[in-house]
Amino acid sequence: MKRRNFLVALGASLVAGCSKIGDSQWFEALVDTAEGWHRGIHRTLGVGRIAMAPEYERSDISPFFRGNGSRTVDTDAYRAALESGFADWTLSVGGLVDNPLTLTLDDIRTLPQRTQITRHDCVEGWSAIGEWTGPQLSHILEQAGVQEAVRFVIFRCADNLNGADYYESCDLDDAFHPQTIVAHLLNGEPLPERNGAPLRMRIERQLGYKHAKYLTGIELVASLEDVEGGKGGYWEDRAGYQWYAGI
Ligand SMILES: Nc1nc2c(c(=O)[nH]1)N[C@H]1C(S)=C(S)[C@@H](COP(=O)(O)O)O[C@H]1N2
Ligand SMILES: [Mo]
Repeated sequence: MKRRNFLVALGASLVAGCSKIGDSQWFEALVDTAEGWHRGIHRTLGVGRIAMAPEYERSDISPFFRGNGSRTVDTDAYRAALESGFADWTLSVGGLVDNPLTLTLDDIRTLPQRTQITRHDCVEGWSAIGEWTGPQLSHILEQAGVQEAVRFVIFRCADNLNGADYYESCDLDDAFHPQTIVAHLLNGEPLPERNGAPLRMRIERQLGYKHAKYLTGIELVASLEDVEGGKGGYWEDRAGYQWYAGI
């Protein structure tokens, strides 16, 4: 059976209520690898990736949103950028696109904005609720013109952890999800240094490590194989974290 047909058949049997397969490790192993992830599979399984992450009230906002992982970027260039209010910071959008873009913070602020109050869950066992504002990634991708072959979006970061640049990725379902934004405000203020100033991703259906901070570039690719360690993210490459880190 072709893989696609196999997945559809598998999905149908799961939807029919076969929880034994759902519990089995081989199945989890299949869906947890990026290349094993088929854009249709979660739709088929009814896991609801189109659904929205919960949004909260202003009164739910955590008084302090801690910083985790890199809390700054340890370079002279970043120090200088911070001192200049990130006047020269740019976000590049490239790879398999028709119109590569170089966006300034003013460009980012000029796009239509989305504000959302969401809960951030870190695998290390803490959560925080914050209000994030920024353009939807979908608007930026539409401007860039996503080519037919694209399956994944790579997020490049300015920070280097133990000799490797932090990076992350998602598929097109998450990239075009309405709550996927390039955030430049936290609780109505420019992002604090510890939370990824001046730009960070919010990919609200997934765990904390997917939300790339200190964002410098967005790259559209057909495969994750040739990107860094090939598993789609800094922690995925190193610690075996799941590529699809659904909440
Ligand atoms: N560039 C970069 N992005 C990152 C990290 C990092 O170390 N570097 N840590 C990740 C992890 S594990 C978490 S939980 C969140 C933390 O976001 P916060 O610092 O705003 O709490 O950022 C994620 N994005
Ligand atoms: Mo995390």
